Amino acid sequence: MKVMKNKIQNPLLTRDCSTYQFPSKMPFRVGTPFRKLLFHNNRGIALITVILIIVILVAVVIELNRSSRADIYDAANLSDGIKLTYIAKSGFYAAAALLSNPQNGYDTLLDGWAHMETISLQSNSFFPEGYFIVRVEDEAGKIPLNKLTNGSEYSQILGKLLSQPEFKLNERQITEIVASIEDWIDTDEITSTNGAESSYYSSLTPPYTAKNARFDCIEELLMVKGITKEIFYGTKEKPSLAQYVTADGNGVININTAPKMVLRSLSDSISPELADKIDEYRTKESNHSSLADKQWLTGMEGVAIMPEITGLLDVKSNYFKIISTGKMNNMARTISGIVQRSDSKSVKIIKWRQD
Ligand SMILES: [Ca+2]
Repeated sequence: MKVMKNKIQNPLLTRDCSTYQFPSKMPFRVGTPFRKLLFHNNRGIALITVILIIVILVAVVIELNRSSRADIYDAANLSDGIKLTYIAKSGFYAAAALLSNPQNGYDTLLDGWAHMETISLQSNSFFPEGYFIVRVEDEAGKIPLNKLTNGSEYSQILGKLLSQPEFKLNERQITEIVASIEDWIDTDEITSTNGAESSYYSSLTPPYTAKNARFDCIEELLMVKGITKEIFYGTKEKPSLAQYVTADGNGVININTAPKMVLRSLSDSISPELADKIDEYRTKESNHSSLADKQWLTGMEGVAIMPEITGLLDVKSNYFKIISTGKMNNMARTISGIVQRSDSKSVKIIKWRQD
């Protein structure tokens, strides 16, 4: 069979990912200047947290002023839209600044970035009008779509996730979704059992081809056979698949931050009740130091994880999603993006978009 070119060829395929900016075109940089402003060992200490918030927001205002000066000169009166954008960017900045200052070599839900509601609550006092709500998700806590290959552990994990009763999917639907994702990524045009390649997608209206390359964003899942909007976005009764999968990351799954539903997908031994217990353990301050080693989970009573799966688990993260919404006068603007934190602790924006 002819191997498809390793790029998106149909305009329809670019529909969702095209809303992202992939190069670091954000008109600001995050890294050393912020890091230098931050204190160390501030986790859990209320006073220092408050100081930290103030320092971050002062830095944000300075940066905002610098980057928005051109706009101010261009227009004496900034539109609400521009103000909203900068408020949202400030929230994005604050989160990125916190991420650039990890306290240690592992990432947990006890870290500052996981508690951005404190900064969000304070944000209205730093703008003449408006405020932001910002939150951070650890991409390493999610299932990495680009690692799915036929028979892989990642495919097993995704299959287990979709088998959770909350999704209300039957066996046929689950195998169709997993196989179609594998076909979507692999470079060949050989349709696997229950999967789909260009021969299937070209029969749709409008027709398109299989991508045959890695996912650039998770929204591409909407192009894959078997994945409906209901499955991707969720409903009142069903969870959203989007919150448990990522197109980024290096393939590790951080057990300190993975959503409970992902924990349940690692092994049949992890029931909803056990997942609750695991979550209780990892969010207890006194257990923090034990989270530096993944054995805290594999050694827990009742937890039995296959060695192949254990090998994928980690306690560190390098990719995070930041979602910051600026709000003012009943209007809102959201900026979201994926940032990569390097070992040198600098944070780089690898894609972002404004909704
Ligand atoms: Ca393929």
